[in-house]
Order: sequence, then structure tokens, then C-alpha cells
Amino acid sequence: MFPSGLFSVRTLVLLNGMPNTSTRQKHGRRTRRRRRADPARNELVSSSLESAQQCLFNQDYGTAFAHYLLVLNLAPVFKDFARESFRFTLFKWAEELDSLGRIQYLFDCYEQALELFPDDEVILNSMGEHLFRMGFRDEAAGYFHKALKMRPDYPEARENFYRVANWLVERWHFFMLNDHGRNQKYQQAIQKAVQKGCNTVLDIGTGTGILGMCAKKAGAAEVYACELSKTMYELACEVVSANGMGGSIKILHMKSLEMEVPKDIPHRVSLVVTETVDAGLFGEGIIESLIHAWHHLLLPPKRGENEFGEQSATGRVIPAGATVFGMAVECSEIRRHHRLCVTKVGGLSMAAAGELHSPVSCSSEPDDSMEPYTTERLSRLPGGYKPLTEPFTALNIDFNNVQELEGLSSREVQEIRLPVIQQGELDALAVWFQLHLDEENSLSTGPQEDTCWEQAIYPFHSAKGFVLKPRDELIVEVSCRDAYLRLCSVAVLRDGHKISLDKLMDSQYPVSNPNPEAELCSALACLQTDQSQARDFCMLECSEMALLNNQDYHQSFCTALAKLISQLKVKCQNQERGSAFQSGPAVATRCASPFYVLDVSEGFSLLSLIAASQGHVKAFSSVEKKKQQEVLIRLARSNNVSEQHLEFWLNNTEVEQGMLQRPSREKLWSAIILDCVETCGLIRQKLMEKASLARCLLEEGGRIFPGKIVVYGMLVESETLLLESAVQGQEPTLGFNIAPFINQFTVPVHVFLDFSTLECRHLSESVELFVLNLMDANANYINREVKVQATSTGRITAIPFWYHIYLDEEISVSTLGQAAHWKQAAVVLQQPLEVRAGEWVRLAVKLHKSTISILAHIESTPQQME
Ligand code: 44T
Repeated sequence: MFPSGLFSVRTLVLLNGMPNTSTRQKHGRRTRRRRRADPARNELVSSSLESAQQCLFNQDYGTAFAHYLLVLNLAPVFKDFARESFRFTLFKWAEELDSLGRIQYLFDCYEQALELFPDDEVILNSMGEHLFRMGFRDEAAGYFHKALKMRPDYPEARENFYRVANWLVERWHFFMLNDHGRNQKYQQAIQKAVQKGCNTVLDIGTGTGILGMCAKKAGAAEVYACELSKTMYELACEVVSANGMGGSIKILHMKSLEMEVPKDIPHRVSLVVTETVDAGLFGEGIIESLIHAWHHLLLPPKRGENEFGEQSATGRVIPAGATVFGMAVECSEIRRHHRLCVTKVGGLSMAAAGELHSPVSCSSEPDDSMEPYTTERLSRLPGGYKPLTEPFTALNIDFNNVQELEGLSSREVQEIRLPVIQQGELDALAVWFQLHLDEENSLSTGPQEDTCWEQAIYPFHSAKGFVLKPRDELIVEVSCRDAYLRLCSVAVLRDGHKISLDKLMDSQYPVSNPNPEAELCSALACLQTDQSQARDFCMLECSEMALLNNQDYHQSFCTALAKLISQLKVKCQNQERGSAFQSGPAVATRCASPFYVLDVSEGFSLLSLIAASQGHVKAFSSVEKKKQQEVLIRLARSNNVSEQHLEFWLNNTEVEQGMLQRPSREKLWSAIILDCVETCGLIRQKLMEKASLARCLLEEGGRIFPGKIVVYGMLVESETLLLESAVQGQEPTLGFNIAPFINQFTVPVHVFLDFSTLECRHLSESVELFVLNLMDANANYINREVKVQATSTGRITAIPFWYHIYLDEEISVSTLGQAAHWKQAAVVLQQPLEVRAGEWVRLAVKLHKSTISILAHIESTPQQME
């Protein structure tokens, strides 16, 4: 989010300009023609239209919008004529409603607009943008997709669609369809069950429809399928029809829990097939779905061994059950994303920060903002991991036993003792499972398997960390609360003593280098905020946690800021000296007042405090959450930064134009810190627009941090990236035609990539692809041709890219480093490109808004090199 208060609504109006409203003549003629038919109505239409335009001119968007609605509902004939102005009015009005927090009303307006213009790609796209900003990502994705369907060459919608396609059709659909082992095992299990008489089948969470089609192909008489995601449901319908089964598989767009017999399916079925499992097994709600299915959708379970007849009179489920495994691990990559591992950041002592950790925790009370686990592919974590225990069985579950499923939540907490096998810091419990499809076929999601699966990670949160030793025994509690599996390391048995790990959680501060003064300050802070009883607990996103642990990043800012401040001081003193003769009081006061620094980083950021700690600086932070502001205040006190030097400007946005008044007109910002790269590896949207606005607000000699971003890339051959981007190969998937349909959701840029552990061959050195200059708009270009020489022979499938973020000419931060909180992105080529070592590859790099696109060609002849 970009703080709207910084550049007031009025500033934006000036920048945006107004649409052309000088077309009065034309509409005058049209209204006159219609007036003859229904004078009163036409009178109303015509006067409303005039009012709409007048209001628009006066920037009274709400009234203008109401007038336009009236006009266009009464006289749809004006739609073409008024479309542009209507859109403009809607967008302006929505902007105002947004800043007033009238969100429901905002969406009502869009809905009214879309009733009038259901196929308007600009309105659809804009609706998507609002939804996206409000966090309704699936819904947003649907609007971008529709906008793009209306106009495939609409760049705004395309860019937005690419950013959200991952939510619409999650990338794992590609991995799963490319996982031939998994496909074949499911197919075999289904075939066998159908041959044994299960000939009425329900596929729960059908996705692309693949398991349902397997059942049909195996000879099932009736096949039903349900899918809760709208996009996936529509996709399944397309796929099933294209495979000639449109009439024989009934697909329902609903959650299985809402299905009833005979309303949705005529009678109970003899087989449920499903793969509604996530890395933690239960996260997609399989327990609840199966309990419901056994009660309402399935024939009763088989009791004895014998079953007669061709058609099964009993019901069963594929998969038949699962075994869940766990293992304690040391892993620095997990550690730095879940807890504070450093005592000093950018010259600030972190001792008084209180308890900071990620939103992933199973030890706390159930809370909507908390997740019990996160997911990672252990084999791909930078720095690897070290097993501290042997894998252990955490749970066995039989999906064909409804009593067992129902009893899961009330199962007693199970305590498991695990011998420690090697010394290491306890960072997490990793969890995976074996899915028993039937007696013969099973799938494993373990870290050693060559599958698409990730493992579930239950991080350990103690601020101190805890080193396990070979003769220790780790005590882990396994429970099943609200149908989620929870694992928690509770204690360690060492030399006959039990060390409780929960107790460690209560200690507030890291043990190393305790700072009594800081503790005292923090205690005082607690008294003041009347929180002496509550722990100083604050939650940060995993990427915010990793950022906080990134000492290089903060140190670079610290140095660059210090440099700038000292330069400005010198400049100021020189001016003061120079104007001493003319006795200029303005200059004298200018030097006495502090330098103003604005940090518009997203989420939690220490940079404002680092700026304030330079002295003679007043820093403005965009940290919005109360708890996070409290952390900064505690840190300010304990690091002797006066509270007057740190302000949370988002607390005062109700004062209109507050931001522009402070600092005063004469004394503008000395530095504005922009957050330019998203964790996923993409440049932040609208970065260049923000930079140009920021430039207007700088004092002479002031800077934007960063001043420049250089994009680097490399040619690589990576099968993995291909498998994660699209269904590969010409062969149909299990004999079905699926790829062309799901591949519509392929995106050209792959995000959240870990380039350091990506399985790939490097086919070139890294090269500079592009430069974004934030300080000087004239220095920027939008197209660039880059020539790269291949260093090995191979197939270029992708071009991973990353950034060097230049804070000034000398100081830069790379988004690629081990300590970085950023991931990388990669352009995946639509057609892989064969190259031989020594050949030159021509890359056409383009920047549209803040999105980078790359096209690659082989230079046909060496002469063309020049
Ligand atoms: N992801 C695994 C989960 N659904 C796989 O809407 C492994 C993640 C994964 N529909 C990396 C690798 C992997 N009724 O389309 C979804 C979902 C739908 C339902 C109707 C219900 N009760 C449900 C519940 C879910 O089922 C589909 C599959 S669920 C997840 C599968 C490859 N990251």
C-alpha cells in the first residue's frame, strides 16, 4: 500500500488530469432526437447528463457518479458516448471512498457500474485491483482473468493477471499433472476399485477433473465431481467436455460438505476419490469432508471380508488412509524466517525488542492470525538441514473408518520421546506423510522422495534457541485440534532432568549480551502502556522476520544515511557561512532544524529508527500496526533515541494534507526510503510512479533510497522450472487432453524462486539486464537489447533475475545473498532455446510499468555481433 496521505488526493488529481468533456454538442443532438419520444424522461436524462458533467468538472465525483448511473440506466443509448467519462468518474469516486474506508459502498458502486458495462475490461480490471488491495485475491484474480478474456492485449490486465494467476490456479496443479508416478498410482487404484464393483464414484475436489475421468474410463457407470474453486470448476467442465465426457460426468461447483442426496447426486456412491490433502495432510479439510461423506454421500462401509455381486453395496475411499511422519531438524534458513537471531541491527541493540516471532506457531492458543505450520521443500532449502532425530510415526489414520475420523479431534494428546542422534540447534519439526491409496499403491511426500511435494514445517520459537545433544531425548506432543495436526516440542530429557521448552518461550530477551539498561527501559515502557502483565509479544510475517535478521541490509542503509546526513550538514554549514554577510535568518534556522527522513517501506521496518538514531534527524515511519509501533518505541528508548525524533505518520492521516505540511514547504524531505522489491522477487508495482512523486518532495541535495536498481540475470537450463510452469510434453496426461486447458494459466514469470538451490545448469555468466534510475527519470529507457554469450551448450529454458539495490554510488545490497529476505523471479521461455557454447544470445528486455519482460533469440551469424 502506498500511503495516500503523503501525496494528497489533490496532488494526484493534478497529476492525472481530467478526461475530455468537450463533447457536449454531440450529446445535445442525440438527446434532442429522443426527446420527441418521451419528453419528461428525456428531459431528466439530458439534465442529469449535464449535471454529471458539471459535477465531474467540479470534482464532485460522488454526485457525478449518481447522475451518470441515472442517465445510463434510463438511456443506455448513451453508453458508448459516456463510457470514458463514466469510468473516470467511477475511478475517482472509488479513490475517495477508499480513502474514507467506505469499502462496502465502493464495491457496490463497481457492481452498479458492471451491471451497465459487464464486459468493460477497464472497469473489470480496476475492480480486481481494489479487491486485490483489500486482500480478496481469488476474487481479484477472477476479475483480471475476465478483463483479459475481453481484451487479450490489454497490458494492465495482463500484468495484474500474471501477478495473481498463482492464486487462481495454484502452481502445484502443474507439478501434480507432471508427476507421472502419482498419476499412474491413482489411476491404478481407481481402476482396481471400479473393476471390483465400485461403479458409482464421487471425486471430491476434482481440480482439472482427472480422477473423475479415470473412474469413467475404468468403466464406472456414474461419475460425479465437485470443486469449490470457481476457476477450477470451469476448467474441469472444459476439460471433461473436450475429452468427450461432458455428458457422463456431472460436475458441481460446490464444497462437498454442502452436497446432499438426492438434491445434488441421486443416491449414495460406492467410491469417493480425493486428493484434498496439503503438505500437512489435513489442511484442505479432508477429515471433515470424509466424515460428511460417510454420513451423507457414501454407501455404508464394508464390515466383513465377503462382498457379493457385481455392484458394490458398500462404500470406500481412495486414499484408504495415511501415515504421518515427523523429524526434528536444525535449519538456519527456517530459523531466520521465524525468530530473531541477531542482537544488533544497523547499529541498534535489539535487546529490548521483546518477543518477536512469525505467525506460524502451534503452541499458542488457536488464533485466526496464526498458522500451525508452514511448508518448505526441505531438499531445496539454502544451507540444507540437519536431522536431529530419526523420523518417527506421528499418526496413523484410516479414512475408511468414520469412528476413527470422528475421534481424531478428541484423541488424547500423544507424547512421543525421541532420541537425539546428533548435536544441533532445534529449529523445527518437519512433517510428511505416506498416502495409502489402497493395499498396493502409496505415495510419499517425504524430503528424500523425488516428488513435487513440500513438507510441513512446525518451527520452534524460543528466542534463545536450544541446542540438542546426542544423549538427549526430545519430547514431542502430537495432537489434533480443530482438525489440524499439531506438533510441539515441549521438553528435553538431559542427564535425568527434564528441561521444559515452554519455559524458554517466556523469557523475553535474548540471553547473549544482556543490557540491563535496556531491560529497565523496556520495563518502564511496559508500565507506561499498562502492559506490565502482558508479554511484549509481537508477530511479524516470515519475510519481515528474515529482513530484520538481515544485518547487511540494515548496515548498508545505516552507512548510506550517515553519509547523506553528513553531506547535507556540510552543505548547510557552507550556505550558512556564505550567507552570513547577508544575515539570512532563514538559512540559520534551516541548519538548526533537523533533517527529515521518510520511510515508506511496506510492513515492519527499522529504517526510520536507524535514520533517527543518526542524530539531528526527524524520521517518519509507515509502520501501521500498534504492536509493531510499540516495538519501535521500545527500541528507540533503549537505544537512546528521543521519541520526538520518530513519528508514525499514518496515525495522523485524518488531518488532510498533513503530510505535505510536515515538514514545511521550505524544508522538504532529506531522504525518502522506498521499498522497491517484493519478497517474491518482482519489482514493486508502481515503483517508478512513486519515485517520480518522491522526487518532487525532496529538498535540494536530498535522496531517494535506493537511487538506482540494476537488474541482473543468467541463462539457465532447468527442467524443474518447466515442470512448475506448465504441463509439459506432447503426451496426453493419463491419456486425457488436459495440458492445453490448464496451460492457459501459465505465466511467463515464475516467482518465489530460490536460485541458489534451483536444480539447473548455468549456460552463461550473470549479466546486467536493465537499470532503473529512481533519482533521474531522464536516465531511464523502456527497451534494452542485451547480448549474452553462452558459456555451455544446452537448452535455455529460463532466465532467473535479481537486483542490486544501490543506496548511493558505492553502497549496494543484492537480493540474491544468503542473508537476503528476498526470493528470485525467473522468466520462463515459452519455447526453450538450444544454444552452443560460444554462441551469442540476444535478449530484448522491456519494462512496462514496473514489470520486466524478456524475449530471447539466438544471434544468427557471428557478424551480427557488432
Ligand atoms: N497442494 C499440494 C495441495 N477442494 C493439493 O479447491 C503438492 C502444495 C502442494 N472441493 C507444493 C506442492 C504440492 N469440496 O482445487 C482444489 C480445491 C478443492 C474441494 C470441493 C471440498 N471439500 C474441497 C476441498 C478442496 O480440491 C482441489 C485440490 S485440494 C489440494 C491438493 C503437489 N505445494
